[in-house]
Amino acid sequence: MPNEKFILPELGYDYSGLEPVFPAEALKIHHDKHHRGYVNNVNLNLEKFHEAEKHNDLTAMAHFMGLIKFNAGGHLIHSFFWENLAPQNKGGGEVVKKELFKAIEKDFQNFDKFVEAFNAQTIGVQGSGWGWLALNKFTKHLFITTSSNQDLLNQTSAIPLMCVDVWEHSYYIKYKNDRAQYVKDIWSIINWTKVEERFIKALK
Ligand code: MN3
Repeated sequence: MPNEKFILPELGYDYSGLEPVFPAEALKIHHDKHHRGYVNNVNLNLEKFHEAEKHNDLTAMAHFMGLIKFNAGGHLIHSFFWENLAPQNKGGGEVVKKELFKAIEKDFQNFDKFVEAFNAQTIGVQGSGWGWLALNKFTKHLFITTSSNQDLLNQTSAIPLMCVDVWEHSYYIKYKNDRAQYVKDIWSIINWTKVEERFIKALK
């Protein structure tokens, strides 16, 4: 059956809502141009894939599969990212000292060490990609990891809790080449209520 079209989700805040980390102009381009591009391209390539499938053309199918993987990743991860951010006047940056906080203190010694480790790994992503806080499904331990391009985390073992976009399009308008400052600043708009909610769900 032809797939339902995927659509660009609305942000839960205005384009100016994530200032000063994301100037309104930057967030508008990021959401309305970049994220929309992934949505449009995943829909387009799904159509092409289904067309190739009708002709049993496995070479074409493999080609479109690659494009689907990239653009689906872009759509899914951005949707996840927008939700783990919040305006500063709506709780953005306010650390929620509940279960996740306790788990962070257990797995990373303390919150500052966690931030330090997350920053180091995320700033160190080569080229374009993402920094992640995730939960290992089997051990229930938290871990920090990164992914390249629009790659999802390993679905077998990782439950993602929070991510940070370190593609240049995420920070270049305000920070130019200073990825390190952008990653240090993004803590002021992290939606810890959402991340806590994901953590509780992941533990079940
Ligand atoms: Mn992006």
